Amino acid sequence: MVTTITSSREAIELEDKYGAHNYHPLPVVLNRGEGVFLWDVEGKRYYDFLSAYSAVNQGHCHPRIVNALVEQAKELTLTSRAFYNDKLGVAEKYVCDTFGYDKALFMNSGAEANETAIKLARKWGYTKKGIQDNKAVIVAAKKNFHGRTTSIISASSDPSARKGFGPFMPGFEMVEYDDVAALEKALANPNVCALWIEPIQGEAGVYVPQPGYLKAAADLCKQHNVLLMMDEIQTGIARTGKMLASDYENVHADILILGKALSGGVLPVSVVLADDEIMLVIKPGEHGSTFGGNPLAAAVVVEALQVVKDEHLAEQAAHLGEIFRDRMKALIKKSSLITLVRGKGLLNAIVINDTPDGQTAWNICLELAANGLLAKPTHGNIIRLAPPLVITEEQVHECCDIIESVVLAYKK
Ligand code: IF1
Repeated sequence: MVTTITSSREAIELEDKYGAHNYHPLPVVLNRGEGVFLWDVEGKRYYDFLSAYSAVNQGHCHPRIVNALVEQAKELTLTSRAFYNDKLGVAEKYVCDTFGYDKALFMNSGAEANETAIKLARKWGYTKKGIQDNKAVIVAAKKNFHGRTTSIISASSDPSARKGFGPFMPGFEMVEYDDVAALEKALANPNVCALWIEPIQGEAGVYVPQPGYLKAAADLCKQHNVLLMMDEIQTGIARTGKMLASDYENVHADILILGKALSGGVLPVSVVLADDEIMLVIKPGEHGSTFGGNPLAAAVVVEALQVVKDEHLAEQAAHLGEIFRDRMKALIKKSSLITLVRGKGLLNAIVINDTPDGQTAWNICLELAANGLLAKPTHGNIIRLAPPLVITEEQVHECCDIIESVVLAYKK
């Protein structure tokens, strides 16, 4: 029997009863999205300040992206990679041209793309760098977030990502993020095939490294014949004010990993990009996915990236990000509840002067929701603020007004 949902309460109860309890969502039930807005089942409108963790940079249900989806869905959705399709090559060429690589390998989730990058780096380590079999090491950063597979959590420093899920995959070495000296030491190990980092650590609470860190990391990788594996799943596709966050330091990763906004949030698509000498170490039959590179995803990716370019979303994010952080800095002067704002472009976070349980940040998010703005706390006292990049300057100000009034009115 199919249930009809008529209220938020019903939907929440249904998920609670029949869904696994692997999330703790804000009590808001959404059923419609358009651009920067979301609506709940009662018809209340919200500004979306999460953007599905940066997957909807182009805004909800972008008409051009939805149209590409629908038109392709009417023709052909999936062939598997046992056969060619007429859309995959077009998308591969488009992403290679856009980001400056020889080859692309499409997958679905971000986690899968990171898994792909791990295999690619290891195989390159054995076949090109001459690392002894099964000895390859990938250096990863503490407080990273790259996904939730068992291999990826083996390189996590977050107890809640790991506890109860061992045994773990060997072959990862952890270093402090934003610490060049630690990299100098770790990358000197001849068994290291890759350095695996995010240009800004999203899950860590939008942690922006010191200027020069990415460039120094890239230089050290070159010096030690180590691949730089950059996870731009959350930071890429205009979110931070440039097409890639790495562009701020003119860093061109050896292996670039993208996901999320690659499809504008209409279906899961991820991609790994690299030049021939790296990508071609993987031979037919050694890697793949039933859905990876399907024509539906391929058609959507091209349109989703074209929208980012046509609507100048990187420039928009850079410009509006400055305004947003200026407004938050002004608010910090007026309220002791916020201690810090940080970020780049429209990937920002505010730090709440909170108790360790993060109750204040959670309550503020509930208040923001009541006032028509959706955001989610992370790591207790940090609130990520990342609207779709199609937001206007006027709307940014309106949203800052909402945040300001909630913060100033908040009583512990
Ligand atoms: C969830 C965080 C954000 C990512 C980077 C890979 C992936 C992600 C840099 C995996 C995914 C998400 C997933 C989402 C929460 C979220 C998140 F708080 F957990 F860290 F955005 F900040 N690399 N990030 O940020 O991509 O396999 O999910 O497609 O609900 O777990 P995926």
